[in-house]
Amino acid sequence: MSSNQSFNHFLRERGADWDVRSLLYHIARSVKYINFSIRAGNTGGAVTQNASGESQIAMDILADQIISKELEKSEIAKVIASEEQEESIEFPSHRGNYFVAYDPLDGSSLVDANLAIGTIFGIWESPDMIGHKAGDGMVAACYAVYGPRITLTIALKDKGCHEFELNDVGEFILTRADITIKDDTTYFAPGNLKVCGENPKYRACMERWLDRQSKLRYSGGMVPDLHHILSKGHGIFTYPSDTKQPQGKLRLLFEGAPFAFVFNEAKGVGKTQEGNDILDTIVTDYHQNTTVFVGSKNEVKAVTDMLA
Ligand code: P6P
Repeated sequence: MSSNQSFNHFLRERGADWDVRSLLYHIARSVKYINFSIRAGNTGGAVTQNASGESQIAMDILADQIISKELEKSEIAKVIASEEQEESIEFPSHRGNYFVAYDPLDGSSLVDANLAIGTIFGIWESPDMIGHKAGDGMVAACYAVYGPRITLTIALKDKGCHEFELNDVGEFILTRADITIKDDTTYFAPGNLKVCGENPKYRACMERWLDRQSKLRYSGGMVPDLHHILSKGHGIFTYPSDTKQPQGKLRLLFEGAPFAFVFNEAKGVGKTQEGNDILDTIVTDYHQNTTVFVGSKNEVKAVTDMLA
């Protein structure tokens, strides 16, 4: 359902808290600027390494700077943490008590292949995350997809999951309200396929999907791969652990928790390989990893049961 409603008007109508709306306004602005930089910017190779030792390209750094500047301008975010930075940044003078974690440009290595990539945000109303569950105090999560369309999908606590699209005059307009996920699916997005060579249970999951003639939808970019599930209304995305990454590859605060929050609001699920809610994971380190099994609840349950 599209009503051409503006981003701010929709959030106000849904009763989103003023401070959260303001943070989301600055997040939307940063997405616009990142989009411009992708289309105009340097898609060159590795420049440096990030906190997780992964190679960074110029756009990762630029996207990170754009977001941190916008969050500073909000004067609401008390603490921000970026996947691209080892340390979090504190703004003691800011009036809000919010913590914002973000992955500035997830899958940026796909840009030179001209594949879609994205930006992921989580918003918590508690600046101190360490020792708490990843879902404690979480009030919103959102992600942008930079593809043929520039979309910003937002989930608000107990207020649903909604997609907005950047129009040609630079406004985010509502394209889909109250997105929901069906309990079963015929799509699968299997990450970390090499695990089939070391874990016969994961290979059995592939055979399950092949025997059921499910459709493979996997690009290597978590954001578009998960947006495919929300857009089609069903699917499963899996990223299990392996011997080198016993906790999984994806980050809890920058990727797993925001998407678990989004999918929970869309009546889907976000689980760890053990079948626990990702949002119940205790945060011990801003950069800790998690396994990720997200999407249609019956399929996620069936697959995590097979891996148990
Ligand atoms: P693999 C991109 O680097 C990323 O962090 C996610 O966006 C994506 O789901 C995953 O890694 C892909 O990992 O092992 O398939 O390259």
